Amino acid sequence: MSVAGQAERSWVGRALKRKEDPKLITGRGNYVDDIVLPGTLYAAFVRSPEAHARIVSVDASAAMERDDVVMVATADDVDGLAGPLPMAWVPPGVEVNTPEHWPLAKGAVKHVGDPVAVVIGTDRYSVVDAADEVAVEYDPLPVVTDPEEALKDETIIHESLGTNVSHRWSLGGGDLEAGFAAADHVVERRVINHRTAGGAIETRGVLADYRGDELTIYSSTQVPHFVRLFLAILLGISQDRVRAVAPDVGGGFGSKLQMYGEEVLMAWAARKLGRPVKWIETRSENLQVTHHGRDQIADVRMGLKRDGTITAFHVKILADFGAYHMLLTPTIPSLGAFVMQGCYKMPAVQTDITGVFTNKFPTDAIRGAGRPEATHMIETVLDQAAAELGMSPIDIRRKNFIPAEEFPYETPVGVVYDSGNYHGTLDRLLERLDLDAFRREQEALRAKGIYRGVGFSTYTEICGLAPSRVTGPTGFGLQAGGWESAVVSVHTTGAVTVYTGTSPHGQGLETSFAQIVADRLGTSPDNVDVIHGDTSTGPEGLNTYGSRSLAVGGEAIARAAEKIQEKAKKIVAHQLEADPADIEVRDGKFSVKGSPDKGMTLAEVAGQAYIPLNLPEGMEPGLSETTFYDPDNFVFPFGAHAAIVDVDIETGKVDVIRYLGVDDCGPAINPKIIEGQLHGGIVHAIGQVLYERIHYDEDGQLVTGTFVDYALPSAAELPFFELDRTETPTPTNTLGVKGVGEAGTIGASAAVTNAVIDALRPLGVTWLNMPLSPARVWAAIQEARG
Ligand code: MCN
Repeated sequence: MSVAGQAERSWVGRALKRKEDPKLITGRGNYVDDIVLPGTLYAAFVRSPEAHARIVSVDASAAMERDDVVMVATADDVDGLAGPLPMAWVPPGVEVNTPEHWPLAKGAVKHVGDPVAVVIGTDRYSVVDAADEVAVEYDPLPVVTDPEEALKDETIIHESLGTNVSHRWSLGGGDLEAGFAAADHVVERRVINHRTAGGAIETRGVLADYRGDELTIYSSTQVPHFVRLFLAILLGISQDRVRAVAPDVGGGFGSKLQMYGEEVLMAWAARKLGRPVKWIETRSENLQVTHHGRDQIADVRMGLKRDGTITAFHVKILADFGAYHMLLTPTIPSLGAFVMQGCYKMPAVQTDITGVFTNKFPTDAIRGAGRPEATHMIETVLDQAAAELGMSPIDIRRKNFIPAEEFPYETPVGVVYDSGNYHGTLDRLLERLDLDAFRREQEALRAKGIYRGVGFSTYTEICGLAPSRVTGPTGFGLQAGGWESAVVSVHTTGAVTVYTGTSPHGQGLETSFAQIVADRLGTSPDNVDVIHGDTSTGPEGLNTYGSRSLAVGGEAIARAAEKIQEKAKKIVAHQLEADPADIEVRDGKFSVKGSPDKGMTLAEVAGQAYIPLNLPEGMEPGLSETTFYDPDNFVFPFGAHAAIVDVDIETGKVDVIRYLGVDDCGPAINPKIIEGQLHGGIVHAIGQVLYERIHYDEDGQLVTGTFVDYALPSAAELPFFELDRTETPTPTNTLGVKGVGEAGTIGASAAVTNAVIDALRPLGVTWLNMPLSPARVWAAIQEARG
């Protein structure tokens, strides 16, 4: 594969190993906790053991008596904050009830782990002991953890709101009533998408340093630019005096797309005490007070003709937001509403969302954010319809797919799908999975007592956030644009530095972005350094989430590199007395078309640009360009997945024995990275289906608060994934690329769930909700057997 007009042997499209990895896998990374500043103080939090209680008193005298404690602060002590923690994104056109959410609880705690006080001292271990010595008296209040109970407003979590309802919001298009009236068959299911954690390998961590009227905050975050902005606002510091640095970040999966109270408090304390202050989250804290995801109950109705044609789709979601709104909480379920018709033609589709507060930690964006939930609803309910209509899961999908020739395709809710070829990915999948042969094998195995099933999921999603006119305050309601910035600088020696406003934390952007630039500048990716995650370098940025980095940030970089290429061509043409239109980038050189020997290397071009003795008339010296790129549309990757599972009907244990996926994220920049992203994404979803669950008991106690109870899958539980790709370019950007960072997670949960149901259908099990723990599967088998 090659980029149009570029060298024949292109770096784009090559499965290069990630250049950022050697340092990370040999312990040479630079994470927040690796950063050591002289005189650093350490923080620990006093967190509520109660899910809902009034704070009667806080007695910190014992802790304060310790020599190694410098400060114990409660909400009353935290002076000078301009306001509570921010909530920056609401669904369009709706008033949202937002309770005040302060970094330390004021007067009452609303969930287990709500911080009541922060203890700061000279030793990182003794502050933990000191925090234990802070005596807090609580007056317990009634607890509500069930969102349906919370809706009744019998126990009010925020008196100031007078209700537990955050908001109600609908998005629909087409005539729903007519659609259901035209249906021969209606399928109704309650689809439960349980609460999960991000589970990043590195927990959160913050180190704040305030000196010379400047704040530097090192945070394990996905969004350093947001952290800088909100800290400047909350602490009343000029934005140019705040530097936010995300050094190496060991994963986030959405959970570090946040402005956390701990970040505010560390910055506040560093200013107050005039010394650096560090807080490193424990794993238990990570499961308790780093935002969770999902937690939706959806009542789903699909109307169909006898031949399987969908006539209407109606989804009513009850979203459990936990105790507060965080940065994006109220909008997460809405993201699913924008693609609620999946890959299918649906004349009428509507999503009604009710968001409700409960005494749990808040939910917010976790990998996929709203789209895995929507896809799970569509793809499991479509399989239910197929079974009830006596159709194959393949035929019902093919019957309803939006055909490739109808793109760009405007859905009834007004979203324009950019490009797609859904039959193409499914065809490719079925080349690798012979369904007829599988059915024969399935039956033969069943005779031997082995219950094997296959499940499919064909998904599309919306990512690459994206046009500011849509994401901004009047569109999706985000108080930010959707652009991304890039600076590409060629130094005098020809070395290249790229500054990106995206903030990778495991996605391999240092490699894939370098590949894009190398092609355009006739150099190698090894010669291109990608700098990110530091607000003091490069222009403004909007960071990494919503699988936007390549489609928006990568495109910005490509455009900046193209500008440099244009300038370089002029310099070369001037030097070689040729026409700039005749200069091409080929074999690591800028050369004259037809005369490959006549040319200049990038270093030679840079030499001319920085020692400007003979530049074209009027040309500025230097070789550095900036781009701000705001896309016209989102991008809509898609794919077809299949899972094959064995279910042990004596124990209910599910084993995924084969997993196949064919995904389309446009032309590959780096196929190896794409595969890695899909591996991680699929594991994330399989984890949710089979193992992972954030579970609170009725008293609001988190009962899955360690990795012993919150079971993350490992390679030992999983087969090797069989992945393939098709490449359907998007017209949205010149690279033709779409996001892939969340695709696996969005596609996979329905495939596995459908496979388990397929395996158990002969026993009479026709429907199952996640998590498909052995206990739940076993109970379903017993129930079906009567
Ligand atoms: N890519 C490519 N060619 C394409 C499409 C993508 O080579 N046609 C490459 C990109 O160049 C990039 C990677 O795939 O190296 C992912 O790109 P993209 O889809 O743009 O996603 P982002 O970089 O914006 O990453 C965000 C996404 C999200 S939203 C979550 S959540 C997530 C994910 O990425 N969290 C992750 N992947 C993760 N991977 C790791 N290791 N850790 C996380 O926390």
